[in-house]
Amino acid sequence: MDKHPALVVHSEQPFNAGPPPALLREQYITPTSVFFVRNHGAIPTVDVEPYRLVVRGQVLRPLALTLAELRAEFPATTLAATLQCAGLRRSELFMVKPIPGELGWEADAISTAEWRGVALAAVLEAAGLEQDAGHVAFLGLDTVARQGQSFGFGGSLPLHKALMREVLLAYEMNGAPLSPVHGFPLRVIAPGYIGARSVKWLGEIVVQSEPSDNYFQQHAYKLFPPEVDATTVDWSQGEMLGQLKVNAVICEPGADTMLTAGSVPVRGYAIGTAGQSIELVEVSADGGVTWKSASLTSPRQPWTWSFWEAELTLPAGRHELVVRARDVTGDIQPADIASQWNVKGYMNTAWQRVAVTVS
Ligand SMILES: Nc1nc2c(c(=O)[nH]1)N[C@H]1C(S)=C(S)[C@@H](COP(=O)(O)O)O[C@H]1N2
Ligand SMILES: [Mo]
Repeated sequence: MDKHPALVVHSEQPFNAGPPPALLREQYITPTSVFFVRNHGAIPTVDVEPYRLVVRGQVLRPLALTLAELRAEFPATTLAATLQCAGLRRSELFMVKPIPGELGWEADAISTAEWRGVALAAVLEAAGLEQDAGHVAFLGLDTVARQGQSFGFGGSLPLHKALMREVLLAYEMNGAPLSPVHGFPLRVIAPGYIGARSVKWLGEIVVQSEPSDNYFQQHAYKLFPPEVDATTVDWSQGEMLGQLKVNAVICEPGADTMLTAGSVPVRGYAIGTAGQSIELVEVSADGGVTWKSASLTSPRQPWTWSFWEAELTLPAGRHELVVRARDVTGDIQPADIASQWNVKGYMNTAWQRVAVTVS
């Protein structure tokens, strides 16, 4: 696996790693070597010869497509899209209350690539949908062990999202075939939705009336209120996560950096709710009392993050830098992180705070 040596490895088995924020912020389209990796099991080796993408369930014409057929029979499209894990910024929630058994993702569980593949909608159209179709479930060819059982990683999209042109079955990432770690030979890319719905090593698409019954739809990737903890959680409850929410991160300066008094450049990224573009990013040097608008330095387009930068004039002393964003739909972030704590540590979108010392 050709990954940048600076990536922070959160776990070796399964392999989970993300880039340091300053490295992540260097390029708008993240080089594949820098792109974060999120796995729940071992990386499977998929043979292209016997590979078939199976499409079944509530369809009029079940399909079993080779990769060559997929490439030849459906028009290819290329789309720049940001992939973000629901666990982004979980480590900040650990300060509110511990979350045992979950990886301490920082601001690194996000990256942007140029994906090439076919629209999921085109494949669904070829299969033909039955009347009761309501959700499109995906099953990966990896093997994950949970609750004493082994099964493939899976999840689903509601049909209205699955039919949107931005949802791809991707076979290329940044101009090259998908690497094994990113889902070779085929993966879902569901822009604007949590990364867990972008199933890698895609083996099966099942059209059905209900959401996927996979562990990663029915148990993991659910959001519970802050008062629900590991002793009181009822896994049959909770909100199945789908659309991402507006969020912003300071990549530079890093936490606890020593700075020189004067003008200090501050840089980061922001993403909008459900993949909408960002309208405004503001930074504060006094813990959120006064704010200054940052400049947006990247194209204003849906499905990808926005890069932003600002100059703050900082006198000597200890300062708390804060960032918050607003997207084009007017969606904003909550100020308070305590309200964001949840038993699995997902979707922390509180104003991000970074403490720095200036001398
Ligand atoms: N088959 C399979 N697909 C998967 C996963 C997985 O473990 N197995 N992880 C999911 C999660 S939680 C995320 S955030 C993204 C990460 O994609 P990446 O590793 O290409 O960054 O893949 C998703 N697709
Ligand atoms: Mo994820």
